[in-house]
Amino acid sequence: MKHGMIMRMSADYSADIPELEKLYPDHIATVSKRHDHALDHVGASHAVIFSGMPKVAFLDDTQYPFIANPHFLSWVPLVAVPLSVIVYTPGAAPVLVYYQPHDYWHVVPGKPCGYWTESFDVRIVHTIADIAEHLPEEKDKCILIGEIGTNGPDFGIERINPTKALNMLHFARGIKTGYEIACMRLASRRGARGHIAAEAAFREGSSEFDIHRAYCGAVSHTDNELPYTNIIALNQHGAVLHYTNLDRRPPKEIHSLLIDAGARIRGYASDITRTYSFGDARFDELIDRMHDMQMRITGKIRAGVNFSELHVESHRMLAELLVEARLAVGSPDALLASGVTAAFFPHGLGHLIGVQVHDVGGHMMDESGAVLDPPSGHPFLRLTRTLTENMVLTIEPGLYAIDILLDNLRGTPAEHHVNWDAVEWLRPFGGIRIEDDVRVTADGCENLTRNAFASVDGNVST
Ligand SMILES: [Mn+2]
Repeated sequence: MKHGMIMRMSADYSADIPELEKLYPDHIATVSKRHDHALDHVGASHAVIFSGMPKVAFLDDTQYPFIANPHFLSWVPLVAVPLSVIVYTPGAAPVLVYYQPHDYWHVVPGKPCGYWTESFDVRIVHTIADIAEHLPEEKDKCILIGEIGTNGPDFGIERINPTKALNMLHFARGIKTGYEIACMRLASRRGARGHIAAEAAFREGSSEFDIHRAYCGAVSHTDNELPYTNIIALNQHGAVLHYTNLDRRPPKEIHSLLIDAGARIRGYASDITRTYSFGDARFDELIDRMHDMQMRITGKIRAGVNFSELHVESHRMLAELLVEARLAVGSPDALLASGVTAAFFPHGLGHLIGVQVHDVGGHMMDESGAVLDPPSGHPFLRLTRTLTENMVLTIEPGLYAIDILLDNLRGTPAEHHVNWDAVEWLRPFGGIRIEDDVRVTADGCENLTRNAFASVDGNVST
């Protein structure tokens, strides 16, 4: 096997990690406080948080991959345990009702073990009916957080996902605990190992499918364990923003790779994009310019920054880059106003990330649920909040040759700002996206992704 070296050296991600064990009690204390606050606000005494139900395909007995309720995951690192429940009552240790069916058809979840079990009163149940015994008796004092669906268990709780309480929890989740940040540092390292293996496979001339296999091998994830579907795009496929086909054969001529792929640790995600040239010096130079621009944007991150304004500023920076790279002519103002930068860079600068790759709460002004709309002309921006310490977000500027967007500029004032010969040159390479995950600090940021690449640095033994 071509990439055997890299795969054999991949790390063991299932072991307990001492630093996580140390940080976990404080994490639970913070999550508890957030629930105290939300329960108090809606006049309830208990939160019942349901992990979720497996979903079955229409007219079939096959289940879709299970994705746990993110509210459940913010308490416990159990990504694959359906039909389990956390019962939280302020002042008491949270109860985990852990569903372990007697089932000889499937692998059942193992006995709960690891550092996190000490923070819970764990009750193992073997039937769904037994869950009810562990729920509070005063159902009118409970709120249920989770998706029950039409054939889920009936817990007898009427207040399901009250918006006020959810808004408070979503807003709070934008700020990460020390434990969550440690998980995300590790998830970034795991992802960096995958990216290094994928780049090696690309340099060997592999197909998208084989690059994907090299990536999954190095991070030790199955497709369903990845935080999102890998985007592995050779050549002009890079111009499809969410390209998820995996061609089984390499193209006749290889020009470029755009890979957007992440990894998880204890449910927490990384989200990383890199772009590589297959030897074309001009495209290499354009990638360098995008790295430089991405670093300058990242250099502006600090607590207090308005992310909508930073997004618009990144369009000005892209306008200058387009002129320097001879893809466009004109002032930054003219390129912004005529829609040239939006045609080359049609997605948001970044988003919150956590137990969900696109973490909730990016548009929230405060915990009341008031919405901060994206700036006009930038509807896809997923984060409009003012940055505060310990938010974790992505910074992912892009530059693509997307025909349907560029063609829209024809016959408008923008047409004369575009160097169409240069667009023709760029088309076979698809596009460029450079994406890092960063943690906001009082006076700057911690770049989880670049730190991860530096620490892994081709040596995948740790
Ligand atoms: Mn992203």
